[in-house]
Amino acid sequence: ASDYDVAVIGLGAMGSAALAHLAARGLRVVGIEAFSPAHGLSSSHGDSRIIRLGYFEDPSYVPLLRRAYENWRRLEAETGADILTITGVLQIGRPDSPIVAGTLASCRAYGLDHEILDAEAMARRHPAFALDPDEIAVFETQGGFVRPETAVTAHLALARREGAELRMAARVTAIEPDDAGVTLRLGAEPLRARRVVVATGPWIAELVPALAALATPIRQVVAWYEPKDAAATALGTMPVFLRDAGPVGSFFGFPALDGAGVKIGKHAHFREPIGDPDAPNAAVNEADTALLDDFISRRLPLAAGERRASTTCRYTMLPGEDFLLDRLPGEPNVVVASPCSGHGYKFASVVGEILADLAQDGETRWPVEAFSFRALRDKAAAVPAL
Ligand code: PYC
Repeated sequence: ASDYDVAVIGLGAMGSAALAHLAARGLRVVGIEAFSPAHGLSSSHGDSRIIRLGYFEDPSYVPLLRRAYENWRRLEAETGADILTITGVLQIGRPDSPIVAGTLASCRAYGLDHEILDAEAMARRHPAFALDPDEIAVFETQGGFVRPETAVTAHLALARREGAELRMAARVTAIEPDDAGVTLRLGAEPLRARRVVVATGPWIAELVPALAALATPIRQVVAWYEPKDAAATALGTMPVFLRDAGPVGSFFGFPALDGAGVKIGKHAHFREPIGDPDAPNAAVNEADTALLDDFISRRLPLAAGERRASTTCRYTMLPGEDFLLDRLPGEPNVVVASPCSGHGYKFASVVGEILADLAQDGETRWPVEAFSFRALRDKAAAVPAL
C-alpha cells in the first residue's frame, strides 16, 4: 500500500502550487523540500516576477496565462495574501524586434487591450524611459507583477490547510518507479506514493537523469537602484517593462517596490552554466554590475541613482526555451515539471493545476503538447541546450 496518493518533490514556484491543487482535490499528499520555502539558491526569490498576457514568445501561451491570472486571484481570495499587482507592461524595442512584433501578434490574435506608443508619447506618458527615435513601446494594460515568496508561502499554507504534509530540509536521493507507484529514498525511511511530481528546478537532472543533457541551470543577476525621480518610478506610475536590446538580448524591470528601489535584470544574463547546483552561485561581480549600471543609466536615467543591492538566482534552461510538463516516458507514475527557461514564474498558478491533473488523471485539458518530452527532443535536435 502507498503512504500517499502523490508526493511532490521541490516546493518552489511549481511544486508548492502543485501541492496546493492536489491537496484541495482531497488527495493524500506530501511535499518534500531539500532546503526551505523560496530559499535563495533557486528561482523563487527576489521580490517580484513579471506577468503579462500578450506573450511575445508565442500566442499559444495566452490561454494558459488567462488561467494563471484567474488562479492567482483565487489564491489571493483563499489565503488573503497580496500576490498579483497590475501595473501595465511596456514592451519596448524597434517595431520589428521579437518583443514588439511578438507582443503585437499575441495582442491582435486574442483581442487584448493594448496601445502603441512612439518615443514622443513615451516621453510624455512614461518619462522614466529613454527611447531611441526609431523605438516604440506596446503598452499592455493587463501586465504587472507577482510576488514570488508570498505566492510560495500562500500555496504552502493552502496545501497545509487542505491536509498536505510538508517535509522541509528533507532530500530525496532517488526515485524508484514500479507498476504500482514509486519508492522515494530519503533518509532512513523510504516513502511510497502512487505518483510523484518532480519540480526541483536546477536539481532536476539529479532525480531525472534523462534531463542531464537537456536541462541547464544558469546564473542570473538582478540589482535594485535608488530612483533619482521618485514620482516617475513609483508603483502606480511606472509600469513593469521588457526592453529588446538587439543581438545582446533583452532587459526587464519593475517600478520601485516596498522601499527597495527599481529592480532590473538582463534576461538570462551572461548565460553562465552552473556545474554543481549544490554550490552557491558565484557572488555578483564587477562585470555583472557594469552591465546593469550601463543599462539603467542609458535607458532608465530617472531610476539610475545609487545601486543599493544585487543578488543572484537561477534559470533552468531547455532547448527551445519553453517548459517541460509531462509524464516521464515509460514511467507514467512520474510527472516531471519545472525547468521553465527563465520565464515560468508567472505561470506557476496554472502549472500547479496542470501538474495536479497529470498526477491525478494522467492527462490535462490544458494545451501542453508543446511542453512534452517528445516536443523537447524535437527542439533538442534542432537547437543546442542553451
Ligand atoms: O517573462 O517577463 C518575463 C521575464 C522577465 C524576466 C525574466 N522573464
